[in-house]
Amino acid sequence: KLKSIQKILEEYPPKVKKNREKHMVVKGLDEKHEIEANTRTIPGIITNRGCCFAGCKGVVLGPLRDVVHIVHGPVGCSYYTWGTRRHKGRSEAGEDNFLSYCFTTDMQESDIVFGGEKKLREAVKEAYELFKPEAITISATCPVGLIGDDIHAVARDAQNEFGIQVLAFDCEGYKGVSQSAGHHIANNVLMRDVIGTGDAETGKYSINILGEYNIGGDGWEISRILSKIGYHIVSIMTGDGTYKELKSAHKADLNLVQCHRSINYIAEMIEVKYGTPWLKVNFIGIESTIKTLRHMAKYFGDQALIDRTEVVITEELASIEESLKIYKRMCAGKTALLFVGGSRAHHYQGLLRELGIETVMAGYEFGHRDDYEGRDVIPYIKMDADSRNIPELQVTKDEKNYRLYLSPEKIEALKKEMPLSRYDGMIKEMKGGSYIIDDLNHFETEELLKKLKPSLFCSGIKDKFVAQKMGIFSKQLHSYDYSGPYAGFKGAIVFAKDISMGMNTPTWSFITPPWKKIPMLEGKIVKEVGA
Ligand code: CFM
Ligand code: HCA
Repeated sequence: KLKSIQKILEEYPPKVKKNREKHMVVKGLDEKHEIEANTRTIPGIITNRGCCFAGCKGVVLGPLRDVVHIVHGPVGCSYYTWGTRRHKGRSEAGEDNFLSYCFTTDMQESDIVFGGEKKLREAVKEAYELFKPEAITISATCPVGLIGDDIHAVARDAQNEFGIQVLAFDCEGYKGVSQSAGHHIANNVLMRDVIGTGDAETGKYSINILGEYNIGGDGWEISRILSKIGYHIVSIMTGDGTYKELKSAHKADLNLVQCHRSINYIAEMIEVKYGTPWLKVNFIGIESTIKTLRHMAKYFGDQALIDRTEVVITEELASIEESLKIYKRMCAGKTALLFVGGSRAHHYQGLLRELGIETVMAGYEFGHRDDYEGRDVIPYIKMDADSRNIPELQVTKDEKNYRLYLSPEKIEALKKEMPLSRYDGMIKEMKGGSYIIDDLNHFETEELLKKLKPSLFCSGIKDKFVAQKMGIFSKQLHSYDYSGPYAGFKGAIVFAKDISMGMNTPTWSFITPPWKKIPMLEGKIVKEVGA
């Protein structure tokens, strides 16, 4: 391993060193780039990871806006997932949008001692009577599993009583090792109980957008471009998405997968059950967006669509050309460290490269080996007790609704030209010598910032200010620091502007870190040695 990593590892006790070493890779040092991922964080280490409940309710379910999402648990769990992720949603007059509400059973000590089912039943009833939503979800938090409240019985009874779907999710925070377990649990239930139950009409060039959560309005920018070209978006999973549309997702002719980590389960299951292939896309970055649009047009293979795609690309590029030049000048030659959840540390590298910024280290909080090394490694991933804990949903071909838009021969031919039902992961696209570190912790973050001295640190709220107090500009790639959209053509400019200002502001020259002003230890020599 290169020197910087070795130095960091030396600080650890031997057992910790042995563990953390496996989560670190230097690109180009060997051919395999095998990395350990999706395993437990060592207790005591300050990780950036979240919990299973956050991945299920906060990430996958939360953005569905016509659903009342009830959190069965202490109020903090609900509060934490109430809009902080910035998955925006808007609705036409008369349509439901419950995103601004925070629904919880507000479990108290007495509920934990005597059981909380009664309170949950009342909460579901009250939510139904007040809001008459399309559907209700119930998400379990840690205490629910510990005391054994039967959320499924409550959901079943409520479903019979009110005549709407009430879906229960066993996403207790402690299940699995991170948010990732929660994605899987949410995917399973949506696939089993929702997708396939609708029968909406679909138009020409019909698609679903999977793994796009409309953070800071990204999904709106993507939808704008796709609609301008002429695509019919059947459903979006799940940013500004609806339960109503999700029911007919099986009717689209192609699934786009933006965030592979959080939604690959649904993408795979739809392909097995309904025959729809998925295309790995990336709408972050100008070149990636263009590549994605060309792949999509080629999949449908219609000359009119291919031509229209080129017209839109030309128009969009012309609208950003001038601004792009300015920001490229401000970003040229800088370096970045990226540490985000499970896909953005990969997706942003292209955009940064286009602006002239090199990514010298990247890592995921909870990505799996396939997100790093590509899906080819899936058969070789060791199953451990934690992964075995998360149920796998087995789906089979739906004889009635199974449909092939393209012949198997055509699909095979296209697979050579585009990532159809394939994801090659982050490492392949990184430059030799760069670091890839999984589940980066606060100690390692500080050490790497000191050693690599990047101009830009892209991460989340937990470590943003660690970097900024060291005089390094930090951009949150989760919440976008209340800015956005960053996707597509126009989004690339918003991002370029935000980071150009952040890196080049004279503010940094006024900052003297506290440890440079105040001595960390104070004392006096009272007696000279040998005197
Ligand atoms: Fe996918 Fe996401 Fe991400 Fe993710 Fe997340 Fe997120 Fe993220 Mo925060 S679904 S893996 S669980 S792209 S909430 S919108 S920003 S960690 S990199
Ligand atoms: C989550 C949500 C989060 C947290 C962001 C952060 C998000 O994992 O529960 O730590 O800054 O994007 O809001 O990833």
